[in-house]
Amino acid sequence: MIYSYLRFEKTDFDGVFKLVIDRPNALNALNSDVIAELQSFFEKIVNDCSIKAIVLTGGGEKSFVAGADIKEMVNLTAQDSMNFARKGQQLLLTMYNCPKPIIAAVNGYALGGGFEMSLCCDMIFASENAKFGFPEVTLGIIPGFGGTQILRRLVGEKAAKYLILSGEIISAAEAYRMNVVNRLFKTPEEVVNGAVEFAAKIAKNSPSSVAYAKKAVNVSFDLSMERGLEYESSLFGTLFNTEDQKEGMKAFIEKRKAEFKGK
Ligand code: CO8
Repeated sequence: MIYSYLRFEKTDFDGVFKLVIDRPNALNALNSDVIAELQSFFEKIVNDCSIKAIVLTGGGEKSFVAGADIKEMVNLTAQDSMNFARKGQQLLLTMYNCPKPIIAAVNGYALGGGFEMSLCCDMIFASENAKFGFPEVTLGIIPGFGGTQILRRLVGEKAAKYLILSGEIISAAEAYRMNVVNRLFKTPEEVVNGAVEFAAKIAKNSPSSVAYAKKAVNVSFDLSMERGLEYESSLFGTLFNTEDQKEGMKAFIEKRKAEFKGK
């Protein structure tokens, strides 16, 4: 896969890859090309069994993603800006529904669309220099890449309004206290390494289990308890048709490590 703004790199761990949004001169801001490349990337990898977990990070040491590209948006019409937001939202859903786990390794600014990009990942690891916030209201707009919907689901109404209505930029430590960040690291390098190591732990599990577990948690936001439990039991049952379930339980009984094939 050849991209202008993305670097896709192997790590030392089987099945674990780094995806770097690499536009450091603009603090990795999301223009239409970056969004199109990310959309194409996440569509292409869905059925690639060699990819078991992805760590998403920003190029350079200063920024994860400093938002959507303000220079591209400045003269958009209402219709064009709505189309721009729809493309971003389509990407958000593609990543959110991606069967592979995605860990955001936030190494600096995660603002506006960049904050939203981290929120649609499954976990957020952050370095101490990371900063999160929605400065959209200071630009005369609102979050348009799903921020109003996904942050409310994650932290509740009051905390979401606190950030979205004020444009307040918060530290990594504060984002950790709000349960937005899973783990904190000292430096940008450490956060990427820490995320890769954690991704390697996930990659050792059955890929089908991981994908189904992600699905089951995701749908819980939209279903009643009863419907959510029904959905959970249907996925639970489906996994008993897989070789991974047989291998996982057999390996436990034989006191050895399971070797999963994702089938
Ligand atoms: N868009 C375009 N260029 C940017 C952006 C951005 N979001 N952020 C930084 N840059 C550029 C700067 O213009 C500058 O370029 P140049 O050297 O050519 O002037 C370069 O990156 C370096 O930036 P700074 O010199 O400003 O660096 P500082 O360290 O002084 O400041 C900040 C860093 C505080 C992060 C500052 O750059 C800043 O405030 N950036 C804008 C942050 C922001 O407001 N983000 C929200 C944007 S709106 C949004 O995301 C809406 C999403 C909804 C739709 C999404 C659909 C996908």
